[in-house]
Amino acid sequence: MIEEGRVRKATTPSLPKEQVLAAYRTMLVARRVDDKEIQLKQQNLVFFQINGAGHEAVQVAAAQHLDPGRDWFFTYYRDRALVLALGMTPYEIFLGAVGAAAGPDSKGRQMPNHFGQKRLHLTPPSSPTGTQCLQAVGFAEAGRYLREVVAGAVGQVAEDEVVWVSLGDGTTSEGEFWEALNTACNAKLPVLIVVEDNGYAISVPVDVQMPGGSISRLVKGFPNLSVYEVDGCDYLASYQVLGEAVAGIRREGGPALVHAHVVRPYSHSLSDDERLYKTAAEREAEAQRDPLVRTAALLREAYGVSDEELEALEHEVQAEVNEAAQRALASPQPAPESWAENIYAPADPAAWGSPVPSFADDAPKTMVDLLNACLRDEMARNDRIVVFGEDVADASDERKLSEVKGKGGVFKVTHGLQRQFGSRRVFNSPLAEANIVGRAVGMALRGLKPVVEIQFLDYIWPAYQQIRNELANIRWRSGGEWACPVVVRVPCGGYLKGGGPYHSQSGEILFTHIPGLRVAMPANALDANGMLRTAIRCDDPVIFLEHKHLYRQTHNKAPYPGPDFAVPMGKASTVVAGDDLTVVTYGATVVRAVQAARRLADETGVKADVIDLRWLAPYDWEAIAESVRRTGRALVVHEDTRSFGFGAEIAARIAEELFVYLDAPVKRVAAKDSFVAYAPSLEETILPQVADILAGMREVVTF
Ligand SMILES: Cc1ncc(C[n+]2csc(CCOP(=O)(O)OP(=O)(O)O)c2C)c(N)n1
Ligand SMILES: [Mg+2]
Repeated sequence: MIEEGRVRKATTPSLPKEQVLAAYRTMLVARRVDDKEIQLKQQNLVFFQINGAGHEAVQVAAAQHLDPGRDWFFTYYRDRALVLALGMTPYEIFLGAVGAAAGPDSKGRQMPNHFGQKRLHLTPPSSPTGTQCLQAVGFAEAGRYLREVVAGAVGQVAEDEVVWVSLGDGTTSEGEFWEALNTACNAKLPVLIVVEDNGYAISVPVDVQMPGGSISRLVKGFPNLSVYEVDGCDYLASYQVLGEAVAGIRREGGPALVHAHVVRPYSHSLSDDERLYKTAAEREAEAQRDPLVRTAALLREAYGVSDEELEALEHEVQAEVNEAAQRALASPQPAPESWAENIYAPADPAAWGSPVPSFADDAPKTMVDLLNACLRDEMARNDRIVVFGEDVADASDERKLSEVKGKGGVFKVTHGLQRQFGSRRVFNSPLAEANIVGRAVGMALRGLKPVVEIQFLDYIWPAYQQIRNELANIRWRSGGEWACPVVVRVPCGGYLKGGGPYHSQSGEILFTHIPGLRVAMPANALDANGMLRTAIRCDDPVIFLEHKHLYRQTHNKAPYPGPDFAVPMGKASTVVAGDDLTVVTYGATVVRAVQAARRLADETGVKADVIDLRWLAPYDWEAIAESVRRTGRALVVHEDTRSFGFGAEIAARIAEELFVYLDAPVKRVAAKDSFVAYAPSLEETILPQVADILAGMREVVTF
């Protein structure tokens, strides 16, 4: 696996005995914490166990070059020795393992080995392999931005900081790893990527992961990337190579990748048995390379440390580990009712702005105009806002701006922002959706306010991992230690005559189903302006759905409402008032429901209450309930497919909580359970039209 000649050996004179002994002690603590956890798991006192065995030497060596006061760390689950070397205590690690309320990383929410701790600059890790890579890149970008652009942040970011991100060999197969490498190199970011290559991803050997089986060989051609390969079980060699890599980043500012060959002498986790796929000979060879064995031998042979001294150290460490575990076991579990804490930030209406518009003139503006106006106002007010995505800049090469009008987004929502605020604040991303959201997560962790664009909802899916598993739950799973208030603007929806299956998707329920996200969908220009402002000033992540068909309609235009107009979070709006029937809707079906309600009133005198929800999660249940109590009849209308849709939730809740008020079953009008077709005749049939809504209304009122 390790090719002779390429892998660096230590060439410096040996290090002082005290330093090697201290490194060995940390490695030993890490291993004994693993052993203790394994014992506790077998006793059912911890509930999951994954080890860092075999990875200790390179981690401890790295930590000796890094500083938790100025550098930052995006770790992964095997980094036990690293975090111990940085200052986490065995007690704190055991608190995580037992799921104690006092656990520093997640307060009982995450499995063990998700080593987050603000005090030590350990950012909050998750479990999907590879998501940390783009976050580290965004975090490093944010550091540079804070240092160079944000006046109030001067002095908060070290000039020569390093952002560590580690991962396993198997994880290099994830697209996000390559997307991260792309931007780290392109933007020359101070990211130290450490691939801890133990030859396996659970049972899958590294040569299945990549052609040639060597990540360092594969990335050699990346511009601006310094690449190192080292035997990560050799403490001295690791110390030397990590020293060079860190010094290089501090000096040059650019990224480095260290490919460290390590071993995994234990199985992947306690849920795995490596004897099922590793031969006895292979396991024996790994045991020979065990960094603990080798560092102990080094201490004995090169530093004259006696067996008795090593044995005394072993006893001391074991006692320390046992004592820490006992203390953690006695620490209280989280109170059951704490489950709901930190799913959302406390709502702060005072921060959002004024719910009353202040019109300067009465010139009607489109939704695109007023979204753009909101972005301009907010960017002028807050220099932590950055805007990026595909095609959002006016021109990536800003020297062209004197000659061209500028692109500013395929729908022009961001037009002119780069020209006004500069390329540091408004820029194009690569054509990679996970890259956009993953970097935004990293930036938001550092206190920036990214307002990013996903060009079409139809293409948001590569970013879904970052949205579902990162953006939405960082506050909750870090016990409120971290927040991730990104706004993701997403053009969506059909009724385009020709949008077809890949430019017409709705899909709001794939976001409303996720706790921790706020989901917005304005139906007119004024709301779009005031809701985007609230979204930007809110401390939670927001999925901001912009219906493409509503972008430039004349029926929903409004004058510019001033720079402080904000629609209160979670508040619906009644767009037609009536006492005979409640219609709950949002987005592009609002205008259709209004037309249907007018026809119903004209033709039959029946008056509908049409509620535009505006905010889809959390949504305004009070507005719905008040209306249904009054009308006794309810219809839910939406553009997305009917089955398992948003209407199913609303209808179920009305049935559950308002049954005694109902005079008719709750009805839904929605798209057919199909994809949206290109041919206009098909699209018209698939999506709900005014006539469908009118028929639904009639059915409910005549029941
Ligand atoms: C996206 C994702 N897919 C699958 C898993 C399940 N899983 C957890 S660890 C792991 C193997 C990772 O291997 P590697 O990157 O080599 O790291 P190692 O465990 O060997 O240190 C897998 C498949 C996961 N956590 N995330
Ligand atoms: Mg591996």
